Amino acid sequence: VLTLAAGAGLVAVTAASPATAASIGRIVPAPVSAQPSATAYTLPSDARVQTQAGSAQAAGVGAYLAGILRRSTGYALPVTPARGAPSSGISLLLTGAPDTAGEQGYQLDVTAKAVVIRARTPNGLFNGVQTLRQLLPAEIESATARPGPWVIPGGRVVDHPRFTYRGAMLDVARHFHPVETVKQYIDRIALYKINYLHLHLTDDQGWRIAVDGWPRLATYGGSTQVGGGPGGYYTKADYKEIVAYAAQRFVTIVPEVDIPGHTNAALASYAELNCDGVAPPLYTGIRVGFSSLCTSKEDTYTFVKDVLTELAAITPGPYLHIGGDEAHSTPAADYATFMNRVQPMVAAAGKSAMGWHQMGAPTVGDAPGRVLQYWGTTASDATVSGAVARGAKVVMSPANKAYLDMKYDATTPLGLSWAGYVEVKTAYDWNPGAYLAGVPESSVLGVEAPLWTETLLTEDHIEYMAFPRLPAIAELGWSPWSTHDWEGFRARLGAQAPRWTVMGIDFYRSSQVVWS
Ligand code: TNX
Repeated sequence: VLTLAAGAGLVAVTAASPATAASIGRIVPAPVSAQPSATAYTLPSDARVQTQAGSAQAAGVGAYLAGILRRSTGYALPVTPARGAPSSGISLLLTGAPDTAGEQGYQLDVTAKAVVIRARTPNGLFNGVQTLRQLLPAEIESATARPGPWVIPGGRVVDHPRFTYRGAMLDVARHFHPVETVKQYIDRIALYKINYLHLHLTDDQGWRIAVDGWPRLATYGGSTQVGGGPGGYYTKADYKEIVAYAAQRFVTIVPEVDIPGHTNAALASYAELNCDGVAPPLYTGIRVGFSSLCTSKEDTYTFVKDVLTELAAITPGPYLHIGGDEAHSTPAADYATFMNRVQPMVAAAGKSAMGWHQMGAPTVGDAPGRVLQYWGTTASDATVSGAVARGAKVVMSPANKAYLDMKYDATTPLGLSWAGYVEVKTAYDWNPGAYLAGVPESSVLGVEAPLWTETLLTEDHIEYMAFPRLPAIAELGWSPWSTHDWEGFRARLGAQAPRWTVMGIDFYRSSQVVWS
């Protein structure tokens, strides 16, 4: 059968064949440019993965690619240093990429003889590898050997991202999610070239990261979750394992400690953090806005400084997220006092502060390099445009577009709906560079898709809410606006389904998408 996919050229679709060739432009997120050619490449059983000689990181990307391909092809796929001009197999090279590739882009060439990915950085090679995966038949993602043939459509892809920050957020506080689930999520977001994972580590219902100076935060504050289950927390070794796993996939972890509100778990763990010196009980409901650190006590600042210093020491990425949202129990003047003491602590720990957009209040000083995360539901916000005028950068997560915990429609069994229903088209149809009045594209660092977990307990729940909306937000962050086209997108998105099925991703079959 031949189908014409809008904006994606001719695509051969044969339902029964074991391994169907993809089309070079039919990838998510859409590339800057894709030129098909007539000759495809078939991966031979004796193929090598050759990587830039002398680059351990390029060899690492080669090993990552070979690890994926070996499982389904059953081929040996040795990874060796590249010698001379690439003539066969798959080459990952740090030479010859166009200047436009920048720090994260790549050029991918598929000819009858070989596959060559060129980039200026190992990160660019990694992004090219994600494209290559999508050009192979869906069965390439199988964890067990499949027959092939492993045909890759011919042509050239030249690609680089629109925004440097493309994020996903996982709330591990409302329901605790173990290290293995986080690793799985990292693998899945990396498929779509997402390069930041924001971990919402603390909230009223649980404190999920060990702090040596304040051990009860994790052992007591982490001992429950929404609904009263046993909760859990990451030891520092667990956290470092997540950071390292993410780094191998060119994903930077952004840890969030949400203060001064959303702090019942901390207040329950240490009586001295409360203004009245009395620790409240642990909390397992889903109300927000009732807790606050005591902004007039020195203990509070000792606590915050210790936590941020310890967290910074195990976080190689540039950001510490300090929350700052829904501090409804903190009077505005106290909120400003608190943030004006805490923002410099982040800087002293060697990091830039990220915060939910309430941190942009005019009474809170403009810490250099700070980033506000917009989560509102309106297209203009004076707090944000005011802070941007004073130099703040913004990550866009409008709740009625980018919140993966919103129900798709009234029948969705999981999730919340306070920001409305968010179907796939709603998640896709907005322009992060021109969405908020007074926030020009030059002030937008990128996008982030938060996944709050009040109602989400398992990996299956996470998958059902993230797929297929996460790839939509990823495309908004990566693809040039000139490629934005709902008809083309829903066809390309639908073509991902066979991959998700092979990977065991339990996704939502939106009726808005043309599923392959
Ligand atoms: C609002 S968004 C919150 C979270 C909730 C979420 C549920 C934000 C900064 N705060 O505390 O989990 O809504 O959708």
